[in-house]
Amino acid sequence: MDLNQYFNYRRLTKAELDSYQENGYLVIDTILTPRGLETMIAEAMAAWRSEKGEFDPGKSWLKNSLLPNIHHHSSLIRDYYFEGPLVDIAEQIIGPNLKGVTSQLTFKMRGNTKPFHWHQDNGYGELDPYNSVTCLTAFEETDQSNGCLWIIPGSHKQGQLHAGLTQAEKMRQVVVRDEPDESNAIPMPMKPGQSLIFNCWMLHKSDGNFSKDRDRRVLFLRYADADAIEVYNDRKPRLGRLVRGESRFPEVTAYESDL
Ligand SMILES: O=C(O)CCC(=O)C(=O)O
Repeated sequence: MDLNQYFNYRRLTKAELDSYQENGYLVIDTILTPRGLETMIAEAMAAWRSEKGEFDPGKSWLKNSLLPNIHHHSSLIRDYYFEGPLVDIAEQIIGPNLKGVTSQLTFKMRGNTKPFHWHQDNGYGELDPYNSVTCLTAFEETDQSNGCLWIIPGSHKQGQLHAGLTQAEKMRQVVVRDEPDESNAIPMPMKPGQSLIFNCWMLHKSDGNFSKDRDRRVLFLRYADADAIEVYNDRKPRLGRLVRGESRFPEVTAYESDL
């Protein structure tokens, strides 16, 4: 299949890379063609409807907001995850040996007014080396009224925030215990098809979706060094799919090897 009908491949400029290192995030435009975005949403929503159903305020965040391993359900998201423009961008940031470690839909549907408090994505099991990249691609316009992401630019420079966390908490995804200084926090409104990428230590959160008639649907992908290990899981290799280069761990293989 010719992926160029769905994706626009590009490389980050030196100025963009410098800005990423300094501020910890970047907004990437137009890496999806209109057809790519439309097809991706159609495939994602078919999976969402069959697995999830309607938003239910009585259900947990996991039930209402998260569809893990979306690349198992959508062939275009699988291509985007393993062969799309974000792979080139992640390679520029992380290096030549790269694995995909998370693919999920992270939705905050209309009526879901629950906030998601400040946290770092390296709280989803601490990975070493500390250069993994979260990539959020918006399916629609997101802003403060429908629960867009907020970030604190430069907060990645504080490193891993462990204060007050128990050993068990360090092993799973938890919000940070000490409320961060929010004076420099900024909302990150996004346009359909735009991607927000950020460093594994970036502090980010979202408020509730208080709009009456607008969902906030985001595709969440994460890339890490192909040799990244889980610090609080006996330094075992983080499992994931090899997308570039090689891994010293034989269990980290490319997706094709399953076929
Ligand atoms: O869905 C959201 O609003 C926040 C999700 C998020 O930040 C995460 O899963 O790390």
